[in-house]
Formats: sequence, structure tokens, C-alpha cells
Amino acid sequence: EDTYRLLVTGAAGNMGRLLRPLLSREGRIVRLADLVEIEDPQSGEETIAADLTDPDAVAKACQGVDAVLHLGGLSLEASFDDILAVNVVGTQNLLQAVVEAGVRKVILASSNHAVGFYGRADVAPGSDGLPGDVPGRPDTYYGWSKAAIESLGSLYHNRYGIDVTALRIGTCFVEPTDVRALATWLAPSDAARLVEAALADREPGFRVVWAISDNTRRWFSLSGARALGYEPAEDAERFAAARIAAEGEPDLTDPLHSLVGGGFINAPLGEPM
Ligand code: NAI
Ligand code: 15L
Repeated sequence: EDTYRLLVTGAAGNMGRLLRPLLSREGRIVRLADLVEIEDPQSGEETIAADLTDPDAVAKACQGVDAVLHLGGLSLEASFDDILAVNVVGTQNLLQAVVEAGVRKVILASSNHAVGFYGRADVAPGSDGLPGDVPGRPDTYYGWSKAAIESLGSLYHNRYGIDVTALRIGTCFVEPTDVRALATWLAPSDAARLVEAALADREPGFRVVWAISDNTRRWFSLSGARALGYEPAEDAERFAAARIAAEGEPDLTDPLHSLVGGGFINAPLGEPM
């Protein structure tokens, strides 16, 4: 069979559910994998149960796949052992299975929390914002795991020549969840645009880019993502009036707004959120 197959891990989660209808294409099968049940599979979709901590299950999920969008894992702070097992060992299982199955392309869901301790003060004056590929400066065990999987992606690219794009996702929900997200929002439609840009055929590489909409209040550079062909169409500003009416104007000197990681920077380490 030569149908293009895209494996999406964590497909039952928030982003998986938002992206499913946006990733469906003529001539593409989207294989949805998760630990929990995938609801209501549509035509062009297939489902598979796989625990990322189980190498055999992950190997099976990767059979016959052309590309992987790896969303699966713990998406908030948790104990170090859980973060290590699910996010780091789970991603290692995935990358190993990718190589063994001959998959050539992987998109990793990293997070702003991989670099949560950078701040507005780190943005070069006159620049487009904080670069997408600054070295890790995690704010939690969770953020550390994202820095670790970026680094695993680099290892697997250099060893095996697979194309790896790590997305440092800001805040991807239907709408910006709070005033902080007026800067960090990634609209689901823009997430799909960036995924399509990362899936495009190109010389295999390894890159780490910000995954954020073209928000009026953003302080994150989009040049890395734009170099892939990402053309964001959304701006959280249309939600600003309502969010500010509810919460007040953000104080940009408060670490909640002056540092990338916002509230994560003083969340107790290892305590499930
Ligand atoms: P989510 O928590 O809603 O979804 C994660 C999915 O992974 C869940 O369906 C869960 O069942 C699955 N999962 C957890 N442990 C697993 C295991 N052992 N084996 C297989 N599947 C497992 O998270 P969301 O919001 O959909 O995020 C997707 C990815 O993007 C996550 O990796 C998250 O860390 C990352 N991200 C999301 C952001 C956002 O604003 N939504 C921001 C930055 C990063
Ligand atoms: C993340 O990494 C989380 O998965 C998500 O739930 C949000 O908290 C997001 O970052 C954010 O920083 O807004």
C-alpha cells in the first residue's frame, strides 16, 4: 500500500482532538494512537491503542507510517519518575521505533516550559522576539523533559538522518485561556498550518522553533517557523478586550508575564498540577 500515513500520538488529548479534522486530507490516513480510547473515528482515520512506555506497542503503531506527530505524554508537571517514564523514555521508545520502521519524519511536541526561565529581558532590542532555538532553561520537571526530548531528536537526526522538527508550543487551546495567552496562544488552525509546513518534503534536518500564532502581544520569534513555510493566520488580540475585562491589564513586570514559563516557574517541582 502506498497511502501516506501520519501517526498522531496522544490523539485523544486536547490538541489531538482539535487537530484531527484539520489534518484530514485526500490520500492521507491519519493513525490515531493513545492510551485512552479514541472517540468517533472518521473516514481517513484509523485507531490504535498504545502506551508510550511499552516499546512493542509503540513499534506496532509505527508500522507502515510515513511521518509522526508526537503529541502523547504528560502535558503538565508530575512526579519526576512519571515524567521520566512517559515523556523521556516514551519518546525514546518512539524514536527507536521510528528508525526501525523506516519512518523518515517526526514532529515533536516540545513546550515553552523547556525554556521557561527566559524572560522579556532576553529579547534583543529590534529583533522579532526570543529566538525559537535558545538553549534549554526549563521551569519544571515537565519542561526539563521537553528539553530532553528536543535533545533526543537531535541525536536521532544526526545518527539516522531522520527529519526532526521540535515545536516549542505556547498555549494551544480553542481560545486564549487567560491574559498571558494573549502573547503565547497557538490557534489550532495555526498549529495545523505549522504541522503541514513541517511535513513538507525537504532536506532532512533538525530544528527547534516557536509554535505560536502571530499575536500582537507575542515576544517570541516566528522566523524559525516561517523558514519552514509556516504562515500564521491568527492573532489572539481579538480576544484581548474580553480577557482584560475579566482579569485586568497584565503587569508585564510580574514574572507571570515577564518570564516565558508564567505560573510554572514557581509551581512546586514534581507536584502533579
Ligand atoms: P493532553 O494532556 O490533553 O494530551 C496528551 C495525551 O497523551 C492524552 O490523550 C494522554 O492520554 C496521552 N498519554 C499520556 N500518557 C500516555 C502514555 N503513557 N502512552 C500513550 N499516550 C499517553 O495534552 P495536549 O494539550 O493535547 O498537548 C499535546 C502535546 O503538546 C503534549 O506533549 C504537551 O506537552 C504539548 N504541549 C501542549 C501545549 C498546549 O497548550 N496544549 C503547550 C505546550 C506543549
Ligand atoms: C504547556 O506546556 C501545557 O501543556 C499547557 O497545558 C499550557 O499550560 C501551556 O504549556 C502554557 O504554557 O500555556
